Amino acid sequence: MCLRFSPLILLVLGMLLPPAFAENPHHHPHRSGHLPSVGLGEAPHFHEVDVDKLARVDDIARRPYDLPPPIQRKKSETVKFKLEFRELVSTLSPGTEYVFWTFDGTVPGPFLRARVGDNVEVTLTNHPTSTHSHSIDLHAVTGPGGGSELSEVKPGETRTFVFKALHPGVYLYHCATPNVPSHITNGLYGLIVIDPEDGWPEVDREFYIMQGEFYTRGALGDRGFQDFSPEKMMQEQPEYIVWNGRVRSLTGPGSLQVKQGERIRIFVGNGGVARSLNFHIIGEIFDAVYPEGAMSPPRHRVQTTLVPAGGASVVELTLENSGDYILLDHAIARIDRGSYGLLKVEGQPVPGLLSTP
Ligand SMILES: [Cu+2]
Repeated sequence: MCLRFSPLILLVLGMLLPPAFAENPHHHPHRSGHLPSVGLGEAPHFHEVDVDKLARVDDIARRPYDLPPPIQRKKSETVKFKLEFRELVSTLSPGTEYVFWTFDGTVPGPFLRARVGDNVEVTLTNHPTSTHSHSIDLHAVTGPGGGSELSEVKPGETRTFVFKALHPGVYLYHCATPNVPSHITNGLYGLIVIDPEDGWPEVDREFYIMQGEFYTRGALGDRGFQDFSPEKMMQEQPEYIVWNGRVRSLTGPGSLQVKQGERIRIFVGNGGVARSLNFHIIGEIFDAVYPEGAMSPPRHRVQTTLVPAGGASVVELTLENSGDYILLDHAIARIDRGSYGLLKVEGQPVPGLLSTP
């Protein structure tokens, strides 16, 4: 539906190709076929979807302040999460539309939170209008497949499974239905935090940021509806690398807003599927970093922390000064593909911290 061939190319193709190919302007060598693969399960492929049958939402982004507070209780419990897979059309970048696959209608999915020792019950429903089966692998699970073998749901189905959260930490969850990278990159990822027994150090605010990659058939900035390109994904060449689902989701009303003097914690995850994230805030230094989201003593005074594909990190900092601070992937060649955000600190400039003589 979105392939465009110039009349000249069609004319040349018409002379070179058998009639069945020449007559069909929608033919593409990989359009419905699978790419070569020696991987697990189904190979990457493009699946034609009737976009008009999918619901459209104005904003696919999950807000960075949309997360539950730290758990205060001192005993284990059974915690229940209900998630719905929804395939939706929304804006990837101003003027560019895409079919997102989501947990609960946003990218990333909801921030899930439990406490170490809890039994976690996960109920997954796949919306009837979905075009694919989906499932979940939570990195907080101890067991084969991380839950994916107990959770695959066809459109219209619901399934439930339970796991025990043995280890505190910050964990990725993602769809694990083949072709797995295709399902993840289209938006099916989020974080589940298993709070430690004695909780986290107290902060004034927490935030939730996740990086994801989008492989569009058109080039970066091409407008209109864009199909997924499995070829670009196999080559690990994303057109867009964004935070919280779309370009500019963490600017304007999506900015991280704090008051001078506050201490904040940012949970940073990376759905991948190919790039690591080199998380940095221009003009700030992280007071504490839990590398890779590990529940070990934090490192102090860190400038940039690595967030691997399929992993997370946690940073804490106190905002001594005021003003606007840019958050970015300091593999900074990617900045124009969308991986940045804004931290706005309301307050007064502190004399002597940064000035002209
Ligand atoms: Cu899926």
